[in-house]
Amino acid sequence: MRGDLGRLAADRLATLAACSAPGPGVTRLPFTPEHRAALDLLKGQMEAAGLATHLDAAGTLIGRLDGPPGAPTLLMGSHQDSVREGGAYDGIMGVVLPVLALEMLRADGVVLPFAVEVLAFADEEGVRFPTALLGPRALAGRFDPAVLDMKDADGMSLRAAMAGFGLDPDALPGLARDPSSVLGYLETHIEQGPVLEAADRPLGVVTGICGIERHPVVITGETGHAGTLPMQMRRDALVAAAALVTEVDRLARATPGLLGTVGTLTVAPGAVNAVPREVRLTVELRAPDDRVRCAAGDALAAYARHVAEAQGLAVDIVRSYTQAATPADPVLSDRLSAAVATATGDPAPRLPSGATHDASAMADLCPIAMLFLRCRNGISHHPSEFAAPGDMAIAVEAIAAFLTGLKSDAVRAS
Ligand code: HGY
Ligand code: MN
Ligand code: MN
Repeated sequence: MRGDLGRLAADRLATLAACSAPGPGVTRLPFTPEHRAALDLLKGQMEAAGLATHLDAAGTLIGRLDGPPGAPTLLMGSHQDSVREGGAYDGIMGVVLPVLALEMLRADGVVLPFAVEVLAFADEEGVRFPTALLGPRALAGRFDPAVLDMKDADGMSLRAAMAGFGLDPDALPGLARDPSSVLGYLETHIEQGPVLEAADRPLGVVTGICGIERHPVVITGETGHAGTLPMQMRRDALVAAAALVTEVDRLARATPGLLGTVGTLTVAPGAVNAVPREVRLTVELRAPDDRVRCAAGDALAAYARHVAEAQGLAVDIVRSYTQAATPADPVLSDRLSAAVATATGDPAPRLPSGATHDASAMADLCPIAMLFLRCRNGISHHPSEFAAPGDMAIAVEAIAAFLTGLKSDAVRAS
């Protein structure tokens, strides 16, 4: 089985990439037909590896390999969803590779003294709804029912989308796991940056994950004829929005460690000869230090209100999503580093993650560790996102070594 691990991983990911809405790259949003198609494929892969599968109330596909009675469970996984026009590896590779590792251990006749679950979370990107991490937050008992009323661009609520997917949102609180029943969580993910490629290393171990917050903003003015409404009478929503976009960039450049992005912006009525009445945009802030990020979020909200008031506009800005910065667990990360050394012959480089992950929320349940794979030119959230089959084969070996390394730990702990 080992010989073609990388090819097998690449083929499975190529098949999963076809579970996408039309257009460049991969667009697989949560609770959509593309999501359902991907789950059907992942279910087959999990069951071929000897895992018992079920879909939980958050839309997380769970593949479970039981351990001895009463044994704790090691969780692995990542997210099935993608951004719009994204790549074939972000998230879903972290489901495919652990399943291959379990398939390989099964073929080798290895029996682990603990249970294992591979999790395919429904929604990590937060692209369809202004919230994210529904699955891991439910497992951690941190689920906020208010997010069920959040709506997508078509006005469908998260609750309705989940019900349409055959799920019962009212069962979400019951998903919370007993922390004492969980050994930890390992997430395997492409780096989405240039560090490992520059170091010519296939794998790295994550030291911590940055914090993140998102603010949907609506600025409202008044439309009018572009040729007849005098400038001094205008209440142009786009002028205030442009000032806010510029301030996000200025503040981030001036604040060490802070990254600020306005990734979406729509204008209404959106006519070449009409004064913009309404602008909807999103402000996203990230930093390894939560205090820096929160202070920036508060400052930008105050700035938005000040600019809007000065121009006679209305503004609605709300911190709709926050995930605190998350250190990786040192013990689990040392185990992972030893496993990488077993698979590659070298200790793994350690590096922070500027991207956020399901592990950010899983840290509220159990110790977390992350395995990074180098990706070509550090590109991600793009159709040309790529991880080499050879690197994926090494990662499968490292995951298998991590599991068998834990084997002795678990035995010592029991
Ligand atoms: O945005 C992120 O960092 C992640 O890919 N959701
Ligand atoms: Mn991801
Ligand atoms: Mn992503």
